[in-house]
Amino acid sequence: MTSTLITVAPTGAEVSKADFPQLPTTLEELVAEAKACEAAGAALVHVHIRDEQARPTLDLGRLEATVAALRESTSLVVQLSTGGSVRDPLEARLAVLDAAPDSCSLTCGTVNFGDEVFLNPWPFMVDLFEKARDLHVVPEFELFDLGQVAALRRLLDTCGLPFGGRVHCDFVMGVPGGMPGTVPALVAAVQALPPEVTSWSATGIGRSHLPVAAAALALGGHLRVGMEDNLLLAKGRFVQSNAELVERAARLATLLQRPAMSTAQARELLAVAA
Ligand code: KMH
Ligand code: ZN
Repeated sequence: MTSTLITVAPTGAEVSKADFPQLPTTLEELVAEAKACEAAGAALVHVHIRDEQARPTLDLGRLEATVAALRESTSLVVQLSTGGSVRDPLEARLAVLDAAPDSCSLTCGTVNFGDEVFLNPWPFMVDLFEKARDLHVVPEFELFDLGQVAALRRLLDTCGLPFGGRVHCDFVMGVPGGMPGTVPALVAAVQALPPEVTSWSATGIGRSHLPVAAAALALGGHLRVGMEDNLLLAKGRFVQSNAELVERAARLATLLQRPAMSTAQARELLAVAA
């Protein structure tokens, strides 16, 4: 493993534009952020979109326009979130794949999510897996908890390999209700991964962001950063742009002799069409 896949998750579904005006919520803001993040070292963008009032939406027309705009202005791997917000119905989350992204997130189980529940029942996981395979979309398996690593094992046993034949996971750590963003938790989760897994990244929510990033690099993993996961650059210093987080991740990766990979290398790693 020589280089690092840096994923940027610029928007998410939880942070409000009113509270955090630098959050990219319009298509123009998202594309501008994506371009800056690519220049800073990101190779994959994990996308949640917002409506005119900056509320989370899974509107198919908007998703299609977003995929087209990101493809026109960047060479980033475009991953649409199928997690949406905790209020989105499962059918709408499944329909996200009709926007034909390169990749989609696929969370491997239900998890408490602060005061809410992020619902991912087993039949939904199987439907999502199969629809992604039918539409030639490469899934990224999101793992919020150790039990979800076991559910990934069950999913691969039940459905086989995803489209492209690679198995890429992302540990999302530090969500209240999921596994903590600690080094022992990351080590345990990595050790439990099925042997079919070909690559993994990790992100720590909030204050666990940096320790998780450093541990992930040391363990041979890749990085996810972005305002979806973390709004602070340092104590008392709010993030002004997603590119700041990507730049810092790229510096950290370079320091550990694992510089950021290109978008072409990311496509090869994930078996996403060029
Ligand atoms: N917004 C969270 C409820 C994903 O993108 O697939 C779910 C989430 C995971 O962000
Ligand atoms: Zn997300």
